Amino acid sequence: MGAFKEPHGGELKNLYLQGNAAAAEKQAAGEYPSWDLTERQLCDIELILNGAFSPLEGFLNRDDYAAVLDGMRLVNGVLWPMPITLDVSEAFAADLSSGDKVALRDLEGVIIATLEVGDIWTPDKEAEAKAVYGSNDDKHPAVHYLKHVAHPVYVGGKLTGIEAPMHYDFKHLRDTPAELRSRFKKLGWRKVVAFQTRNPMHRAHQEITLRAARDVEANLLIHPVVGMTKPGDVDHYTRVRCYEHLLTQYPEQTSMLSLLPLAMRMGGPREALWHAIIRKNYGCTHIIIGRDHAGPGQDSKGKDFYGPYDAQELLQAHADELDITMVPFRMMVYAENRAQYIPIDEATDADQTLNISGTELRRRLQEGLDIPEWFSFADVVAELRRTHPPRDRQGLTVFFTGLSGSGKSTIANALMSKLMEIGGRHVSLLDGDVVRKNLSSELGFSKEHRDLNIRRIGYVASEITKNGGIAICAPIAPYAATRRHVRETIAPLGGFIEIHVSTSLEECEKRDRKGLYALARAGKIKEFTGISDPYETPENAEMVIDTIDISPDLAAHRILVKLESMGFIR
Ligand code: PPS
Repeated sequence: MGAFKEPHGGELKNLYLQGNAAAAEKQAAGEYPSWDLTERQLCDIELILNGAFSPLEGFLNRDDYAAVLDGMRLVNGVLWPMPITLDVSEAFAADLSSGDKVALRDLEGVIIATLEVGDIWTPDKEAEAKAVYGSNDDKHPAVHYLKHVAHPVYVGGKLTGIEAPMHYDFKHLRDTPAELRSRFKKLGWRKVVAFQTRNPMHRAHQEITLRAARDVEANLLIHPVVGMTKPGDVDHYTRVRCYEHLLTQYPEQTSMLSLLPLAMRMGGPREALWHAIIRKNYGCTHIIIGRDHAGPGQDSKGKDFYGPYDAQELLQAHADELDITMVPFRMMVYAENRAQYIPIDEATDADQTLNISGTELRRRLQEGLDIPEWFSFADVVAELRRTHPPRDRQGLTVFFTGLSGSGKSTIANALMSKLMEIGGRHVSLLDGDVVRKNLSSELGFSKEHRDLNIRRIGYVASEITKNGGIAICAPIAPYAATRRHVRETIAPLGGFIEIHVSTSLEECEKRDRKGLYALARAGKIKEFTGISDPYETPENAEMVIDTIDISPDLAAHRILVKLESMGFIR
């Protein structure tokens, strides 16, 4: 293997069967009960099977799980901080017994591995959250995932690998631990320092990695996570293109980029320990641990989940048995007077230090403002600008909500004409009546059907927004929770503004343009919004328009002014 570092637990696992044996297992697995792996489980299984999670040979059984929660160890005493579990539905677990075999499939139905079922149990998720993440607060992404996304039952057991999960992107940058170890060996790299990241890298990161490599006289492995990171992070396609640009800034032949399909938990200190173990398995001798490593930010009371250097302390406490050396780093700031980066604790009163936060960077990208050379490399910034154009070139959804006859459709039509007059982006109108003819023709007006209708509108609008167009939606959308769902789906993809057309029921009924209110009062139309069905008034709409006060033309004009002030049109 050529390892200059023993893998964790002594042996680098490779759980894949080869050739005929794999084909036979695949054939047999066709008869087994089958579980479709979630995105998180797919990440985990890839790293169990290829040995990145050595010494694990499967999903944790109950004793190991309890020992990991209690003392960050497997039952055999090996240090292991993160519970790697297979969560399944109650219905699926109900038909399983210890000793059964299960086929585990990817999203397309390809059988990745078989599992020999060990323990089946219902975990206490609150206790797990507290033990692993030190918190029960839903603002912690892993706590939220555990309590609201993960299935209720765990199934432990050994895995037999049949086929590695397929990746179609950046194939030349994906390595198993064995492959990376042999690349290091071939290049004669005896010491390698790993840099873990889930963000685009700028000059401060380059400075840290260069210094770390120089300090410990090692080569550098940039080892970014491309599995699952914190919701809202820059997508990995963009990041990898940024890393490829950055790589050209290091002295030749000193540094390498390889992608890690890990599902992060944002678990702070425990996660840092886990990251170190994984990098040891990939053959690294050192790992850089900076400020607030794998930190999830602040809890619902505005308090940091972890101290900025808790992760460094935990790794220090386990330095001997970890057998991969931590290179700790303080935050780097740019000292303008020295025209160089320095660790924040080396800055004196005489230094004029500069920094641009992640939030400030996003603002500058959104508004198309300057991002200085001292902060980042020009090609990295250009790459980020390609994916994050300023608001006036992003997609946008304008979502109207209000009673039947409130004037939504008329204003929406007026707005559409005005936006098309300005030009530059394609505009689609998803009007309530039109959607019900084309997209939701089988639906009625029960709560369930209305929700489905709005979700469909939201889905179409999200695709339009993602692809840079403008979607104007004009349904009644009477339920707050469904409107929130639509907002949460679309907001990460571009602009989202909600407009409450608040024309009163009294006025809508007086106008009764379609004659529906009269029919509803007479009981001839059931479940009619405002008469015999609820309308939940929006509380956080970006605009409220009452058509008693203004004409549709003026309303559309006001919306344009609002869009302009928010930067969505120029
Ligand atoms: S919802 O609740 O958002 O799914 O409704 P939406 O798709 O916007 O459809 C509303 C239009 O359908 C007509 N209509 C009714 N509205 C409310 N309640 C009942 N029971 C009902 N039956 C038919 C009505 O014409 C609505 O059109 P607008 O354009 O809103 O006046």
